[in-house]
Amino acid sequence: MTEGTHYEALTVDTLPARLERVAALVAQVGAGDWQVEEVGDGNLNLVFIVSGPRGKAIVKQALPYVRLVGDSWPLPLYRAFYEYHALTRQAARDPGSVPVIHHFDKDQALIVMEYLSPHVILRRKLIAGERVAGLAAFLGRFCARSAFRGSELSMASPDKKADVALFAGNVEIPAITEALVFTDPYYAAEMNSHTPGLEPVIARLRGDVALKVKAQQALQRFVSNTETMVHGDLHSGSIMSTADDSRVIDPEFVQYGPLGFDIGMLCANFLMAYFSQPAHRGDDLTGYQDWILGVIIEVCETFETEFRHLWSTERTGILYPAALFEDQGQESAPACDAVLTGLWRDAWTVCGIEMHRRCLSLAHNADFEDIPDPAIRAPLEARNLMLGADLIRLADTITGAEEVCERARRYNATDVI
Ligand code: SR1
Ligand code: MG
Repeated sequence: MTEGTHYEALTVDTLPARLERVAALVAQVGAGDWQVEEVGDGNLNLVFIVSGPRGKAIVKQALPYVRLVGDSWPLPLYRAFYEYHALTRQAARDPGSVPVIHHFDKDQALIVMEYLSPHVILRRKLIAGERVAGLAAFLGRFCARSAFRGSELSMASPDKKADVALFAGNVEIPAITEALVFTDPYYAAEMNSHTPGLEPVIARLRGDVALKVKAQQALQRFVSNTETMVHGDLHSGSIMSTADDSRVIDPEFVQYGPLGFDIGMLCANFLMAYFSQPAHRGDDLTGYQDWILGVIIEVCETFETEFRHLWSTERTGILYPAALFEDQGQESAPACDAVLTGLWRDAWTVCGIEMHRRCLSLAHNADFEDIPDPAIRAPLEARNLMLGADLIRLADTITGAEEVCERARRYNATDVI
């Protein structure tokens, strides 16, 4: 038997013998005959469904390299540790929003967690044209609660600073974001790829010094601003949904960062779903695209409503204390407005950058990649790239999600290339 807690990448064949004594896993699936399936379709990890006489569980294990690229790109196993700690904080800050964690094994870099069923990856639903009831409200609340409750608007300063120190050890994973998301789209980086036909649009983006400065300013805030604990990779592949229930998964890119980071990345992925739709469906194209834009608007409205609610009910941290405002008979609403103004500036900038990186850098998204004909894909990606550039350039003055969606509608009706 290969029992032990040292690291060894699991396989469907070795998993039962290696994990049969993990009581938390046995409690979920039962002892005895296990069926094991590897279902990981992400860029980094192994994901197993373990089925036994009593039920099913997920075993997620980090690999010591980037799965998408291979062992030429090593990646530390410690990311499982940060993912585990991120999940526990998200569960506390927005109960029910993430899978239940049954077990964590630091040495084996694995997490045993709830098997979500019949949930599927949201990106797949968006490509298939399926609607998810309650999605926008869930995501808006999740982003607002995790942003507010992970910041010094709410947390006790010593706790928040200890958490910043803890997550500061997650170095190589955020480094992926720093390069792939913020920088590589804007020059011919080695691992980049793009759809043929986009060259004129790419030349405009890479020739725009002001735009590159704004992208780098966003990177500067991303690496130096520890406002809150961010999920760090909140795209539609990090959300699992049924027709009316959703959960957020996969926070291994966790770090302390800007308040607007997660919601900006999330909106970008809905916008890319929107722009890709003409290649995925004929029937109900307009209706489904309208639904996606409606989700973006509701996510942002819910976020603001929840953030303002938390501001008035849970502002217990050192920032903007009641002693300075309410206790003086003064309203703190202007302070909340100011915080939200900076937050949305960051969010729309990140949104535009994420829209660029998924078409220009490494790790494209299936919304576009599943379009087999480059002649169909390129014009849709071009619209997406153009809106992304507008968002980066205009992030300071954008009035809200309605304006963003109106701009998206205009590009959707324009032949950019
Ligand atoms: C090398 S990892 C590429 C991408 O996959 C992850 O899901 C993140 O989005 C990362 O940027
Ligand atoms: Mg992921």
